[in-house]
Amino acid sequence: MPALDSPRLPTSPGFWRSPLRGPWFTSVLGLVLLVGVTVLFVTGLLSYAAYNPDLSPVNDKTPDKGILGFYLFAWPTRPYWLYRLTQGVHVTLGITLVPVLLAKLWSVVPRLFALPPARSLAHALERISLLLLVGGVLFEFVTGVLNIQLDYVFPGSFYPLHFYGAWVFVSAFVVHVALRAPMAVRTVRRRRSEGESGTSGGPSGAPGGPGASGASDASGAPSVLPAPDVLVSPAPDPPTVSRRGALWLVGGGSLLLFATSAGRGFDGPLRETALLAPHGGPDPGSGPNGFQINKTAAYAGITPAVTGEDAWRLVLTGRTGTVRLSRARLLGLPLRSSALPIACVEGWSTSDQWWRGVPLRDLAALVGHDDDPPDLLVESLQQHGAFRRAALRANQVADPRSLLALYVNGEDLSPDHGYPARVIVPAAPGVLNTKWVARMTFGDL
Ligand SMILES: Nc1nc2c(c(=O)[nH]1)N[C@H]1C(S)=C(S)[C@@H](COP(=O)(O)O)O[C@H]1N2
Ligand SMILES: [Mo]
Repeated sequence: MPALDSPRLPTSPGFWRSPLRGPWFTSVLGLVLLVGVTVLFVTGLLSYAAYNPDLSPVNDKTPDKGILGFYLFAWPTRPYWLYRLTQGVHVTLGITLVPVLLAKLWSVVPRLFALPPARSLAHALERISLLLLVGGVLFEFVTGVLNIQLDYVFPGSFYPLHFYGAWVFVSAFVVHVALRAPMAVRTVRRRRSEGESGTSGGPSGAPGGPGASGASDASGAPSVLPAPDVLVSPAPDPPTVSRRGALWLVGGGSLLLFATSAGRGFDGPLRETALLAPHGGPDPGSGPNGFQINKTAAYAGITPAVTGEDAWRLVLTGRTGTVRLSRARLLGLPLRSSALPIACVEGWSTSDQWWRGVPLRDLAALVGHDDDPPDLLVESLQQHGAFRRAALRANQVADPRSLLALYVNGEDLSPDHGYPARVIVPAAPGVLNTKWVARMTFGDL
């Protein structure tokens, strides 16, 4: 008897036994992902734009993007927390959606195995787009999570992988949504107006209900089934949890991930809640410089021998030539304070820190750019590494809150935060806030 009811091959309808699978469960998860993944895609594109990749090859991690850069725009400097918000949402939402994604994929597994492979050309195309869709979404989540959790497992190449992967995925996603979303909305609406009971029953659910014996698959009421749906098991196991209960489990998993991730967008006690944020990195310690550190001075090969008062000079080049300034000379210029966060592409950010230093536009004026500061190339003392230089756009240089910072929170910058001088720009991703600045070249990137 069990041999009849338990076909061994995943291609036979009876192989999949969960009474949870069905159009309602899949549609609810699908609609959550429709909204969530759209936000992920948009915030991801914004993050790429925030690097100002079309400003200089120095900023561009995917130089072969071609027309995929069609939407790029000059990243603004206000509101000053812009990138902290967009990238915090991108990373935190991505982590939060993992249970929803896994549940959604689990709910449609029978469809991946359904036979015949293709009923028509349109059906064949749809199934190919499903491979790109599933492959693409897994690829994006895996590369994203590995990058933020394991810190550069893809040396230098995370950006092109994640960027091109997003475009492949989204092409398939658009096709999929066009084909499926109207149906999903109808399914959820219909069940709501019928008062979805939350049991495994319902029009296309398990015939016979929770108490049915496992062998009663032929005794249901086929006349109630709207259409045979490959998702609905013809021989379901007895339910151990209702569909609604299963959704609560998925939601609870998401909530847990959210609660243990969102703290990475803050510092102080809230950061302690970010149990999922990578640990074992540099300990920022306490005091004025006690906020998150990305790469330490030791990692970057920065020693007192190159940052000391006698050794270090800022080399400024512009329209009128080159000037060299010691830190003492910089401290003698009019200083300004800005309260700005550091917001990294990896989704962590700090609350506002009080930076004090020389406005970038005042430095531009020192080398002949008085009214209309141009673009700027900033280079670090650091000899190796992708982030040792960055280009800033004229609008970022012109903002009076953009500084070459010398102090933070009332104290000298610590070596790890960029002593003797670092850039800080409102709304910009952390990567543009170059530490241990050695040279600034205005115009002519
Ligand atoms: N020279 C140099 N500057 C750098 C980096 C770097 O690796 N080298 N990392 C950048 C990145 S990715 C971030 S998020 C910020 C982090 O600044 P913090 O370590 O002071 O918090 O510094 C930026 N400035
Ligand atoms: Mo960063």
